[in-house]
Amino acid sequence: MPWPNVADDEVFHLIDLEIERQNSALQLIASENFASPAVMAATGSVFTNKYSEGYPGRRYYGGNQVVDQVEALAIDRVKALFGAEHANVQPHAGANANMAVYQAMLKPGDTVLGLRLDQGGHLTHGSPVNASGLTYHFVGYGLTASDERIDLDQVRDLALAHRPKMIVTGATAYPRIIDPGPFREIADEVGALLLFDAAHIAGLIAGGVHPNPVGIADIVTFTTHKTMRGPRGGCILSRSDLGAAIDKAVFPGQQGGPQEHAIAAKAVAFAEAATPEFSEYAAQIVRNAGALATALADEGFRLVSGGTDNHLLLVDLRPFDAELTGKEAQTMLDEAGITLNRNSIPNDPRSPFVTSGFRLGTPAVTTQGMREPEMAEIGRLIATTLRERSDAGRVAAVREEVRALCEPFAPY
Ligand code: DSN
Repeated sequence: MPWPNVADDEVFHLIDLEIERQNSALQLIASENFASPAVMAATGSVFTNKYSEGYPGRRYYGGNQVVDQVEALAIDRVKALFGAEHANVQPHAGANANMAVYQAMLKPGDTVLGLRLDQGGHLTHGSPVNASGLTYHFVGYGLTASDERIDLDQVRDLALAHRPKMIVTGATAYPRIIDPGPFREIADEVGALLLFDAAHIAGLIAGGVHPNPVGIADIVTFTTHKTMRGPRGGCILSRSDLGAAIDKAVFPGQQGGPQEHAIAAKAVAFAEAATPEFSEYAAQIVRNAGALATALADEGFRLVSGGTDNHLLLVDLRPFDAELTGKEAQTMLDEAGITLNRNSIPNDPRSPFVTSGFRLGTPAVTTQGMREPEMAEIGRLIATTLRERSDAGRVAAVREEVRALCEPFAPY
């Protein structure tokens, strides 16, 4: 073999360290999960070696007979899973998927409505520092002051005032069900296209515990690695009449060669998500998030919107400890083996780098088999760490409790 005969101890040592970290600490980042051995095997397969610009049956390079089959399989499986007319499985990420949809459907400068980033939206929903906000005229909507739910009256008022070409719904830090129906009505009233970004909740939709926007929204984008529990990547579902424009915008518009190893792994994940076991998994994610919400509320934390009905919780730290920032909480919890991310809360007086809150979620801990009793324990461990954060010995003791809690549930 021509490969250097070098065992890369440095990299494989780091992989071993990361396996140990994932096995022995609590992974509560709402957008993360543990992929199955089959998904991992497909991701690490020989499809990584192949260039395949184009689409099944229409490639620019030779040798794509098998690649065509795997990509067609991924397309067929995801269309069946969500009941979609058209699917593009090539986006490398959710951000690429959204940008491709904009390129396909909009012209630079066109007006679009999207949920503001500081209210739970995403960078690609028009943030001024993102290509979406730099290229298109995004108008942001927000949450109600009273119950911190998406303010549909505001969406309608803004739609009537600005007559957008597209309305984007979906979020990265919003703990409630997003009903596509009212968005469809508003979009129809002003003649706008409706894009539903289901990046976070695709697995909950596939599992039947959240409403399916396919067939209501014109286009649905999602990532395959969050609640979907597949490889890192993105996907676009749409009406069939929009398919050609979307395909052209993904390739050659936004991307070059597709990552067929990731596409093979997406096909695996779509098959896994079609099983009854996955539906039960999705339901347990939501039950676990509810149990964690109860535990944290009992410890004195305020939950944005008062709770959750999906996989994530957004915590306002101020009633628990007015001095404690999201940044410090994230650091202290990491020391205790509890991994989550600081997050702005709606109308946060602190900067996005510091924040007054954090976001956490249950997709990963649910995959590893934890249930409501473990959620109660996690709530207690979070509160203990933050309450006693000035006592290094106490934080170290929590780290050992976390290790013991995780040990019977090690994913790898
Ligand atoms: N980074 C993703 C998340 O954590 O929600 C969004 O792109």
